[in-house]
Amino acid sequence: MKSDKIWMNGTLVPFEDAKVHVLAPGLHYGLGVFEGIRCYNTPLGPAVFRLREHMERFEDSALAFGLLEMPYSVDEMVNAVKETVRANGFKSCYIRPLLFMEGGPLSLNLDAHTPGVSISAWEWASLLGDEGVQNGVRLMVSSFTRLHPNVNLTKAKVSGNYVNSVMAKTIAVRLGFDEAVMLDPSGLVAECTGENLFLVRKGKIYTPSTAAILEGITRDSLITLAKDAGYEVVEGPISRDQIYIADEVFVCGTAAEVVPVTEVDFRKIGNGKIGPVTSVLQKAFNAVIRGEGPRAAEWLDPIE
Ligand code: PPE
Repeated sequence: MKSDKIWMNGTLVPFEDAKVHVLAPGLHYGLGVFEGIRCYNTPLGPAVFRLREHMERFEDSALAFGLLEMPYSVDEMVNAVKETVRANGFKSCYIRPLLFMEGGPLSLNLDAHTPGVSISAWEWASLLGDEGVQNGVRLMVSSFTRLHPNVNLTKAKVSGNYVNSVMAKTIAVRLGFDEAVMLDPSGLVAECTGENLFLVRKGKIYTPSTAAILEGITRDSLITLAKDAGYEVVEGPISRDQIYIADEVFVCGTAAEVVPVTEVDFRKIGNGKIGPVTSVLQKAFNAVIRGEGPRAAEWLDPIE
């Protein structure tokens, strides 16, 4: 996660100096919102994938969480992200904007706090590993329930929401799985701890609707690419056994990218290898991030 510079409240500071006080309220109560974005090496130089959409979601997250006013506009954040990538000289990297409650007393009233904003960037392989991206990963259905929007927001990427993810992921990895599928409070499939989930059955693509999940930007991109390729995509309720009998399952997210799933709860998915539809979509996504085709022009924002 090393870099030369981190953007802290409007200025680029050396990596070692990007520090916060131990009494920052954000640290005690998980009071923050964040984004995960990727910058790719393209023929037009380093370019950030759907940067504006990420920074709009960042603002939506903070306002949905309850912040009354953003310290920086979407435009300012877009420019600050580009400045951070340029300052570090990365060709491709992962970018992590974070707004957190930095100052004020240890109060449970958000209005008592003052927010701080940072943008970090580092070179990062797929969250589920290159081996997983190529040959698929094994999932388990978690016994932890995914957030109910009346308990913790699901649309907002709130730092504290990730306690739920960490509990599910840790058990999954300790048990030898790569990732956990989380069910929503009604028992239907929601998402993974850091990815959205899709399945394929009889040539159609299915994914949970956005009601109880994070509106993933990779999810949206894959739905668009699937429709571009002529597939029908159905957004709606999915039960765990629909995953078990699916022909193909894959998960996606900024950090993970597009990852085939070959096994869920010891049930082999399809023939246990990356499926044809998953492969088409993975290739289409990889072409976009290399800068190829009309969607690349639409979705990649060069930093220069
Ligand atoms: N669901 C969750 C819960 C989630 O955290 C992510 C992103 C997604 C879906 C996919 O959203 P998107 O990246 O917009 O396609 N998870 C971020 C953090 C992962 C982490 O381990 O940290 C990410 O991928 O950046």
